[in-house]
Amino acid sequence: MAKKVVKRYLLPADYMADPSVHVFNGKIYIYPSHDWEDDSNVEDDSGDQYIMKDYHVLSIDGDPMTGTVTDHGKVIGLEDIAWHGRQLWDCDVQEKDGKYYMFFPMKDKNEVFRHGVAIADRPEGPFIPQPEPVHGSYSIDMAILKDNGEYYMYFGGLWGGQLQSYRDNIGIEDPAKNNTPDSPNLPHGDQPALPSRVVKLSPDMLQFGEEPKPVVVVDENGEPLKADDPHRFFEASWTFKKDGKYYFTYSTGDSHLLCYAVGDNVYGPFTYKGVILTPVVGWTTHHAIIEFEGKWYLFHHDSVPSGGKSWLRSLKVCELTFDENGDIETIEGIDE
Ligand code: FUB
Repeated sequence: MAKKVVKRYLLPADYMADPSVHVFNGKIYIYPSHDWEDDSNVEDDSGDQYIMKDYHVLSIDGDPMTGTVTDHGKVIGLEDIAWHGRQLWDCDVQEKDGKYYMFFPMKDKNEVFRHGVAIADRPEGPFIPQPEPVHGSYSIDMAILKDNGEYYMYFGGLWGGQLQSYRDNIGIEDPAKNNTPDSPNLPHGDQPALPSRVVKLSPDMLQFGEEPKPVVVVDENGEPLKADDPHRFFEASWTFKKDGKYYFTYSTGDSHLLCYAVGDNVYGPFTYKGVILTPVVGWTTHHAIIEFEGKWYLFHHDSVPSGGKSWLRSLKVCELTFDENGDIETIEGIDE
């Protein structure tokens, strides 16, 4: 049974989505993508409606439910990135040795998503991009977990996120093609669902430090979730640690849920546990989960303020609670 909780819209003045959130120097920083509306908004299965030309950084003074939210402004734009095509989708930032590394997906000039890295001296930027994309990078929606001094990137997204065009980290067709539910490269029925990926980053944070590995979500019998399971992975990976367990969380895309699975190490496998958030207004649902001053928070987005336009999303936050077994208490996505 999903429970209704108090939620707060964080930035009524602008449309932003896909929050990645971290606590740096005792303060909450949000790294969202930036929704746009103009004549080129075309809603389709490959995500052409998500235009996105730049990134802003937000921060919150103190309690996320009440603290003042600051928009630090534009910290990087398409025009700053030498290899740019279009669409700066969900990014994430991590700190190492006093530098802040932003990892972002962007389509190159051939319409293929690759990963860029940009570096700043402060969490609020500005971020200076590297001249080339990460070697061997593909697909979208990165989230970086720091664990025991190493940094791991979780990434991947189906359809417009192009994950179905890769097997064992090799492109099996032009990733710019077949970004729809009809793709011949998608599994069907009781075939295993396509997994997200995880990769350890190189010590200089600028490349993959190994071959990306599949993030397998299994059921209570240890069987991988099936392609037709409404709880299977689609996009929006986010992993956090609590009480020694690794919580791999994600969006199910076309079934519009945020779900989670729990494992014993960064690579999984992760055992499916349940729903974090039931469907919101808008097609996409995407989130980050952090602990701050002893409480846990879910940051996410919906399309209520734009009247349901799926490409104009607004950032929200609410408290997240766990039961005595460490299971997440499901939150209702619709507030009214
Ligand atoms: O914002 C563009 C895309 O929509 C993201 O990469 C997905 O996670 C979905 O929110």
